[in-house]
Amino acid sequence: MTMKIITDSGADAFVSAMDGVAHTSVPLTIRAGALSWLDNGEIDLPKFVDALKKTKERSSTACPSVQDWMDAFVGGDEIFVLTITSALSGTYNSAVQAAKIYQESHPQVKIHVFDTRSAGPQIRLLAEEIAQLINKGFKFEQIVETMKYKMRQTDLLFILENLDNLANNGRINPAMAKIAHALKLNIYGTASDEGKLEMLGKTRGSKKIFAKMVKLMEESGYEGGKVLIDYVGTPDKAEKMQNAILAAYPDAEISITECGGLCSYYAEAGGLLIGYEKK
Ligand code: X90
Repeated sequence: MTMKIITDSGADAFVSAMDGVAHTSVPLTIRAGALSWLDNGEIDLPKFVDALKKTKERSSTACPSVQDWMDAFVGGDEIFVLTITSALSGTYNSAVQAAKIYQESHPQVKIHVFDTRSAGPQIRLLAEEIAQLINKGFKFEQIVETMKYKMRQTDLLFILENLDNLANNGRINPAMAKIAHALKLNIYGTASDEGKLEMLGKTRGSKKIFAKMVKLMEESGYEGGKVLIDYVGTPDKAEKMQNAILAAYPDAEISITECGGLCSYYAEAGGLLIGYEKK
């Protein structure tokens, strides 16, 4: 019996196993004119960011095809799929369709597709949770049930210095896009319940932002649990975030990861995504 966890590349999880459970990452694609990047964990990120900055072509992203998902299912008997928010991407729909078609020819294979209504580190927290439940001996259906409330016990905060790619691709509401363009401000916010970017505030990029984030985490139920921080280009900023959390919760388990292509494209240089467990 092979159990598998499959995420799309919006999870920033380019590893072949999580806690000993097999993991596959299904790539999205980023395009700019004739250039295209498959987000498979092997993108040369500084080059990629530079090429995007230099191009005059319109850039965009594309979700995995139904076939891409079906290829990833091969060999699995019980498969857990976690996708980036369906409110902003077709990835979830593509995975659901793939599962339906795949199960017609593999009726004994179990597949559950979770719409995480989030991105990056929160997806990874949920995937790691599934791996732990598998290791504890939970059955497929029990895991699906348990994850329903685990999804409410994780959250996401972001700090973004630039929202151009989100705005130009219609992924944020026009009012937020306008604010982002008009002012040279850092925007911070969260993933809303429906899985969209929800702006909570804006700041002139001061040191205070990190303490502010810890306060927001606490207000939403953070009590010193696991935190995953994903950054675009500025590991020092991720470390400052980590230190601010540790100042309040010295025992917090925090790890820092570089964003893959998809999250680097949308969160942009200086962007920070913070996924955390809460009560
Ligand atoms: O082409 C596609 O189907 C992909 C579209 C993905 C768009 C959203 C990516 C967001 C990446 C940005 C900041 C945090 C957002 C939280 C959202 C719930 C990360």
